Amino acid sequence: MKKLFFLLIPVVFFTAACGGSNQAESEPAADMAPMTESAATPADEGVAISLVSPEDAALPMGDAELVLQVMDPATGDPVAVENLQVDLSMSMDGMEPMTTMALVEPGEETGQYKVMTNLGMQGMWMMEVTSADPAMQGEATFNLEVK
Ligand SMILES: [Cu+2]
Repeated sequence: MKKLFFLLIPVVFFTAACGGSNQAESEPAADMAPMTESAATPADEGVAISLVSPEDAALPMGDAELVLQVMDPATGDPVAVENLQVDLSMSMDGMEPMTTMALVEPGEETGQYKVMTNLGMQGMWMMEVTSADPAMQGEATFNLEVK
Protein backbone atom coordinates (compact mmCIF):
# COMPACT_ATOMS: atom_id res chain seq x y z
CA MET A 1 0.00 0.00 0.00
CA LYS A 2 2.85 2.37 0.81
CA LYS A 3 4.46 1.71 -2.57
CA LEU A 4 1.29 2.69 -4.37
CA PHE A 5 1.10 5.91 -2.39
CA PHE A 6 4.59 6.95 -3.46
CA LEU A 7 3.86 6.16 -7.07
CA LEU A 8 0.88 8.50 -7.06
CA ILE A 9 2.78 11.59 -5.90
CA PRO A 10 4.56 12.38 -9.20
CA VAL A 11 1.30 12.01 -11.12
CA VAL A 12 -0.51 14.50 -8.90
CA PHE A 13 2.39 16.95 -9.13
CA PHE A 14 2.50 16.59 -12.90
CA THR A 15 -1.18 17.46 -13.25
CA ALA A 16 -0.95 20.39 -10.86
CA ALA A 17 1.99 21.91 -12.74
CA CYS A 18 0.17 21.57 -15.99
CA GLY A 19 -3.01 23.18 -14.66
CA GLY A 20 -1.06 26.19 -13.47
CA SER A 21 0.52 26.59 -16.85
CA ASN A 22 -2.89 26.46 -18.53
CA GLN A 23 -4.14 29.36 -16.48
CA ALA A 24 -1.09 31.43 -17.34
CA GLU A 25 -1.64 30.81 -21.03
CA SER A 26 -5.39 31.35 -21.17
CA GLU A 27 -4.94 34.93 -22.36
CA PRO A 28 -4.36 34.44 -26.09
CA ALA A 29 -3.75 38.11 -26.99
CA ALA A 30 -0.10 38.18 -25.88
CA ASP A 31 0.74 34.88 -27.58
CA MET A 32 -0.77 36.02 -30.87
CA ALA A 33 1.35 39.19 -31.14
CA PRO A 34 4.36 37.61 -32.97
CA MET A 35 2.04 36.19 -35.66
CA THR A 36 0.62 39.64 -36.38
CA GLU A 37 4.11 41.08 -36.70
CA SER A 38 5.24 38.42 -39.15
CA ALA A 39 2.16 39.02 -41.30
CA ALA A 40 3.20 42.66 -41.64
CA THR A 41 6.56 41.78 -43.20
CA PRO A 42 5.85 38.85 -45.53
CA ALA A 43 8.79 39.50 -47.85
CA ASP A 44 11.30 38.76 -45.09
CA GLU A 45 9.44 35.79 -43.74
CA GLY A 46 9.40 33.36 -46.67
CA VAL A 47 6.26 31.30 -47.23
CA ALA A 48 3.10 32.03 -45.26
CA ILE A 49 1.67 29.15 -43.25
CA SER A 50 -1.89 29.19 -41.98
CA LEU A 51 -4.13 26.82 -40.07
CA VAL A 52 -7.10 25.70 -42.17
CA SER A 53 -8.61 23.21 -39.76
CA PRO A 54 -9.68 23.43 -37.02
CA GLU A 55 -10.55 27.00 -37.92
CA ASP A 56 -10.81 28.18 -34.31
CA ALA A 57 -7.65 26.26 -33.25
CA ALA A 58 -9.72 24.39 -30.65
CA LEU A 59 -9.96 20.61 -30.59
CA PRO A 60 -10.84 17.77 -28.25
CA MET A 61 -8.19 15.84 -26.34
CA GLY A 62 -6.88 12.69 -28.03
CA ASP A 63 -6.26 11.77 -31.66
CA ALA A 64 -6.31 14.85 -33.86
CA GLU A 65 -5.94 15.73 -37.51
CA LEU A 66 -5.13 19.31 -38.47
CA VAL A 67 -4.76 20.91 -41.89
CA LEU A 68 -2.16 23.54 -42.74
CA GLN A 69 -1.96 25.70 -45.85
CA VAL A 70 1.31 27.01 -47.27
CA MET A 71 1.14 30.08 -49.50
CA ASP A 72 3.31 32.56 -51.31
CA PRO A 73 2.67 35.67 -49.21
CA ALA A 74 3.14 37.98 -52.19
CA THR A 75 0.53 36.38 -54.45
CA GLY A 76 -1.58 34.33 -52.03
CA ASP A 77 -1.10 31.31 -54.28
CA PRO A 78 -0.74 27.91 -52.61
CA VAL A 79 2.76 26.44 -52.82
CA ALA A 80 4.02 22.95 -52.11
CA VAL A 81 7.15 22.68 -49.98
CA GLU A 82 9.63 19.82 -49.76
CA ASN A 83 9.86 19.48 -46.02
CA LEU A 84 7.35 20.76 -43.50
CA GLN A 85 8.27 20.13 -39.89
CA VAL A 86 5.74 20.28 -37.07
CA ASP A 87 6.62 20.42 -33.38
CA LEU A 88 3.91 20.24 -30.76
CA SER A 89 4.54 21.12 -27.15
CA MET A 90 2.85 22.23 -23.98
CA SER A 91 4.79 24.35 -21.53
CA MET A 92 4.82 23.08 -17.97
CA ASP A 93 5.73 25.09 -14.88
CA GLY A 94 9.17 24.10 -13.62
CA MET A 95 9.49 21.21 -16.05
CA GLU A 96 10.58 20.43 -19.56
CA PRO A 97 7.75 21.11 -22.04
CA MET A 98 5.53 18.16 -22.87
CA THR A 99 5.80 17.00 -26.46
CA THR A 100 3.96 14.59 -28.72
CA MET A 101 4.51 12.96 -32.08
CA ALA A 102 3.29 14.57 -35.29
CA LEU A 103 2.98 12.90 -38.68
CA VAL A 104 2.86 15.28 -41.65
CA GLU A 105 1.65 14.31 -45.09
CA PRO A 106 0.43 16.17 -48.17
CA GLY A 107 -3.27 17.02 -48.10
CA GLU A 108 -5.83 16.98 -50.87
CA GLU A 109 -4.95 20.34 -52.39
CA THR A 110 -1.70 22.01 -53.42
CA GLY A 111 0.14 23.44 -50.47
CA GLN A 112 -2.08 21.69 -47.93
CA TYR A 113 -0.63 19.38 -45.32
CA LYS A 114 -2.32 17.05 -42.88
CA VAL A 115 -0.89 16.82 -39.40
CA MET A 116 -1.82 13.69 -37.49
CA THR A 117 -1.11 13.73 -33.80
CA ASN A 118 -2.38 12.84 -30.36
CA LEU A 119 -2.86 15.59 -27.82
CA GLY A 120 -3.04 13.77 -24.52
CA MET A 121 -3.72 16.62 -22.17
CA GLN A 122 -6.19 19.49 -21.94
CA GLY A 123 -4.85 23.02 -22.09
CA MET A 124 -2.87 25.23 -24.45
CA TRP A 125 -0.51 23.50 -26.86
CA MET A 126 1.94 25.30 -29.10
CA MET A 127 2.38 24.10 -32.67
CA GLU A 128 5.55 25.31 -34.39
CA VAL A 129 5.56 24.75 -38.14
CA THR A 130 8.77 25.17 -40.12
CA SER A 131 9.32 24.89 -43.82
CA ALA A 132 12.84 23.50 -44.17
CA ASP A 133 12.63 23.70 -47.95
CA PRO A 134 15.82 25.63 -48.90
CA ALA A 135 14.02 27.52 -51.68
CA MET A 136 10.91 28.33 -49.62
CA GLN A 137 11.66 28.74 -45.97
CA GLY A 138 9.15 29.97 -43.47
CA GLU A 139 7.71 29.35 -40.06
CA ALA A 140 4.60 29.95 -38.04
CA THR A 141 3.45 29.28 -34.51
CA PHE A 142 -0.11 28.41 -33.55
CA ASN A 143 -1.69 28.14 -30.14
CA LEU A 144 -4.11 25.23 -29.91
CA GLU A 145 -6.73 24.96 -27.23
CA VAL A 146 -7.26 21.35 -26.29
CA LYS A 147 -10.54 20.78 -24.42
CU1 LIG B 1 0.69 18.99 -20.08
